[in-house]
Amino acid sequence: MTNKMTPHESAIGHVTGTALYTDDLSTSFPGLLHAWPVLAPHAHALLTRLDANKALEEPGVVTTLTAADIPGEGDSGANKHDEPLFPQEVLYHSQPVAWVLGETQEAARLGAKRMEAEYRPLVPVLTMHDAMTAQSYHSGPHHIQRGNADEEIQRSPHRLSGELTIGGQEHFYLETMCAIARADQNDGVLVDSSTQHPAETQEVIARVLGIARNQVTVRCLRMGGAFGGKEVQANAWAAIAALGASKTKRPVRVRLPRALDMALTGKRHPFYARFTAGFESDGKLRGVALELFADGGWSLDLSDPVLWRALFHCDNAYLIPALDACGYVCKTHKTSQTAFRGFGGPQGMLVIEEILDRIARTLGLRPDVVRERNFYREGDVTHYGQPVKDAARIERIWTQLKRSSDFETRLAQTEAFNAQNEFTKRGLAITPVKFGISFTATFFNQAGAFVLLYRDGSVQVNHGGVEMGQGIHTKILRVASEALGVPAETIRVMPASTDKIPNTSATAASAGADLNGAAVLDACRQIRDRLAPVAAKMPGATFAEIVESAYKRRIPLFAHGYYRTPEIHFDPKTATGKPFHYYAYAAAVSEVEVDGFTGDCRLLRTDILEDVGDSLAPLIDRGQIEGGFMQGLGWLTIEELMWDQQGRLATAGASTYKLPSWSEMPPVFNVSFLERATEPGVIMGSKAVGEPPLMLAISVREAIRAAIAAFGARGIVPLDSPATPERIFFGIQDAKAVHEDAPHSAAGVLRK
Ligand code: LUZ
Ligand code: MOS
Repeated sequence: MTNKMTPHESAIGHVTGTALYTDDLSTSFPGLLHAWPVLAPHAHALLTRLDANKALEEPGVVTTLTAADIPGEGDSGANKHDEPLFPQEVLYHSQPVAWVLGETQEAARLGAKRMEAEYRPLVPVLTMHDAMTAQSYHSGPHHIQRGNADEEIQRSPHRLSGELTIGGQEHFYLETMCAIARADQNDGVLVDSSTQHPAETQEVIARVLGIARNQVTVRCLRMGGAFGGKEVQANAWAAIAALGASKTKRPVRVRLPRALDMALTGKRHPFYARFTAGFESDGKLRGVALELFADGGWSLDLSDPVLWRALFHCDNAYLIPALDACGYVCKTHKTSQTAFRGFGGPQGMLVIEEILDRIARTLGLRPDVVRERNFYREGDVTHYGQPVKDAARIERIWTQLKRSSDFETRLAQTEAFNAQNEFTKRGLAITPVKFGISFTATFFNQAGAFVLLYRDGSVQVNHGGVEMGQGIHTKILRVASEALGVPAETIRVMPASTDKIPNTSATAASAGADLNGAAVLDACRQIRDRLAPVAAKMPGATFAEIVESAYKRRIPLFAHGYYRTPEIHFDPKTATGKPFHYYAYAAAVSEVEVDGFTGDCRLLRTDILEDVGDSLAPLIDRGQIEGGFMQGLGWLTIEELMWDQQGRLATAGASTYKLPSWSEMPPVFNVSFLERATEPGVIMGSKAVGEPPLMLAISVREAIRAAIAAFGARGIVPLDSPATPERIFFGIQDAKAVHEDAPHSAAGVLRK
């Protein structure tokens, strides 16, 4: 049986450098060719001429890849086919228009420089506001509605309106995009790809090569992080590698160096939100009207489901009795924004937290009290018609965390500190998370497994999930080990490969362990049931002896397993249904100190209480919670994407794009799991943990707002995201400026 505190199955491999990643395979292929893209120097232009002759003269260049080389369809768009691999119209700065294959990466790079390309520049749309003015949309309005929000707002005793700009985020997975392809027998290809969705990578390669999917095998050894960035965006690079291998019959490697990865691949969607809310004098919401604009970039990608997840999560943990929310996906000439941990949920939740904080500060009430008053209670239903099962957990977590973090005492201490310090202020905030678990596209919620027993009693487990550091294999090991009753050391979890499990879903939406774990359990149970009668006749026998005996009795020693999430459905026409199998719940308390001269901010302490059900692997879950929180903190406080006037990403490296590190970790960081929290109907009573903790970082942003407010009269604190030192600094200036005429300036202390 696996010890519940087992570390990550590759922990030793990670720290000793022996864990293999896709690019590590390159040394195993003699004759490997390297690919380098020809980059368009415009954000929007027509390609008027392309001539490869000079490039081919470069020593070491073997060939080029252009539209003429495509045997099938020259497009890598996963859903809508709107991503030409060799575009005639350039749609974002540095978009590859052709590729060069060389004996070395340097030869390919020099060859690409000598490729002659001419362009006719066109006017680019570079900001969401320009897109809105030009009505440049990929899609929308998408609408979700409950009751008559306008009427409720009109009838409310209090109203407020506002707007919020939310920045994007670079995934900055440590392993950049990589694929290695080689021709296999039968005109097919075998591709190792750093992809979250091997089946879709396979689909795109088959489409580009004009062959059936059974001719394409895509495998992912493991990834050095993905965070959603490789949910669809690994496909194009794998397709280029496959095209090169198919053309040259030599192995081809595509590997983006960091600066290219950042310039070419999509990010978290920046959002712009406009809102109006009507509310009671006690802070309870009556109606909210909301418009969300997401910057989708040059192609549609996953922007529609991302926007939908934002619309699903614009309630966070709160009952909004009447809601009118609509959303648009803006089309701009920038990288194509894509899945990123939380998948639109964080942006939707940020907006309602913004609204609630403004309501509290408008009424002179404590934000935590206003939040609490608006919580979903048992029996409540969301704006899309899903009952909030276990809504009582929100309050249970909240109350328990307030107690364990000593919230009331520390709030008083913060007030005292602020009264004594003119130039430095502290802020303390608590925020909840409710996050829906399941792919909102219902059909993705299925998984397969294939479990093999060998005669020596060793076990091989294949399943549809990919390992990206998140620990899915560690969790699968636990499931298989408990289901078969054998030690984890006798089980090998195989890398995801499309020739083992077909038609898999992306490992995404926090659902990897839920879905694949249940499929593995199904397969293991079948094998267990077959072995049971044999074992009954062999008291005292080892597992290997039982297996050998079963083999001799001609009992099949392998089984496939399958799982589909029950009872979920959603009708996009009416925007109602039960899209989620369940909700993950959590809350966080964060305390910050802000310097009034510089806007500099330090996180002093964070306490988290997370509902992970019965954890499948507590060490893994703790890592996900701490890492998710820190990644959210980066998004909300220090990471800032900048594009220059030409539409070129100005922050294409760690020197200009500031990432969270050890120095941003709170010196006091308490993470606990909710106890007695078994989740029925999920694998071994566990709950998803990949994405929900990211949104706990909203507590840091709200703590910053509290600190800014303390510089002034505690009125509304408009603060766009990310809350960088500059924005905090100017926020403080604003807060000080309204000091004179604000209504609650007398004592400055917010009421309960
Ligand atoms: N991917 C997806 C996701 O295709 N659909 C989703 O609902 C989702 N949610 C979170 C993360 N990735
Ligand atoms: Mo995702 S944002 O790959 O779950």
